[in-house]
Amino acid sequence: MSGAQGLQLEYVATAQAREGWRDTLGAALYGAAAGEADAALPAEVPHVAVRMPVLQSVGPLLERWRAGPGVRYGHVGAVRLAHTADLVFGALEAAEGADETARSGLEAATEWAYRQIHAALEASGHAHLVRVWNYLPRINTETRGLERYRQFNIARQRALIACGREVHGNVPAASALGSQDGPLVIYFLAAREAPRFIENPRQMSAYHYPPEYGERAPSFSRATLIERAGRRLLFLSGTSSIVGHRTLHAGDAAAQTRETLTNIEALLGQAGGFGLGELAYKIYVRRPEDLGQIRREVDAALGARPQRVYLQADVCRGDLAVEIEAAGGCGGP
Ligand code: 3EB
Repeated sequence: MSGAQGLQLEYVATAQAREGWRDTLGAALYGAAAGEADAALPAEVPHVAVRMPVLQSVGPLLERWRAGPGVRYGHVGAVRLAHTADLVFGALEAAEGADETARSGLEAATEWAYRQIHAALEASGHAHLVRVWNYLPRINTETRGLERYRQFNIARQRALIACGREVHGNVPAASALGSQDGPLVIYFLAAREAPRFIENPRQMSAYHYPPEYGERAPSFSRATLIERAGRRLLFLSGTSSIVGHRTLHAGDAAAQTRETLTNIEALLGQAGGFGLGELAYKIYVRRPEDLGQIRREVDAALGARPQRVYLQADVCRGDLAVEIEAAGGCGGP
């Protein structure tokens, strides 16, 4: 691999996954069962299986992050780690207690997971979370009168405070989506140096959302930016049709897609130096029957070149039909 000092994001079929795995920081397998992820990669490479159907694909899809030579593998507690001198990738799964109806099952799993993550960050010396992916089953389901996404937010914030971390301002870019079943799955990228934290002028910072969206606000930045070997790497959080703090165009997946892309353009304006056509996209579609309309809008905005994958997922507000995340500067050499 040339351009080996950068960070590369690839979406590949599982059959290709073992090729070149030695520079792999970590991976997430979508649309497969847990055992298939274990078969796709050597055990030392941190990887997770996310129970989330891949749309428009013949088989499971592997999201692979490669960092060039010099990757070392290990673990701290339950967190499997891969690190270079400047970056770390980590992954873990947290099972909920057997009592599916307990409000505290997801909260306990989330708090435990975030404590594990921060202990791993301290131990590895790569203290700054840059980008976090959170996948939790039944995200919109209520148990004990509270939506599970809101339970997740309460526990994430509680763990951050317990670990002496900030809950707004200097918080990583993130996504939080609903998987079909399985454990809470979290993976992340962290860095020795703090990233630049970017907010969207069209949107209220999520960590300032009013209590109508939950008693504890979600702790994430709209985007983060780091530099590696002279290259700027941009991580856009899951972005959707929210302006200010309100959902727009409920019931209209095409209009929500356009609004989301406008939000992404505004974020790119804040970051500077990236065009819509230079990012790789992961597009979460709530209802498979909306895929046609969503694709039409995405294709019209992005053109043919950018890499994009479509997954079927529940989005964290019931009135959101689509959410789009992206990474910039992580393309080929
Ligand atoms: C939003 O803008 C949509 O809780 O970590 C997007 C990205 C969303 C991350 C999170 C939630 C999260 O509020 C939801």
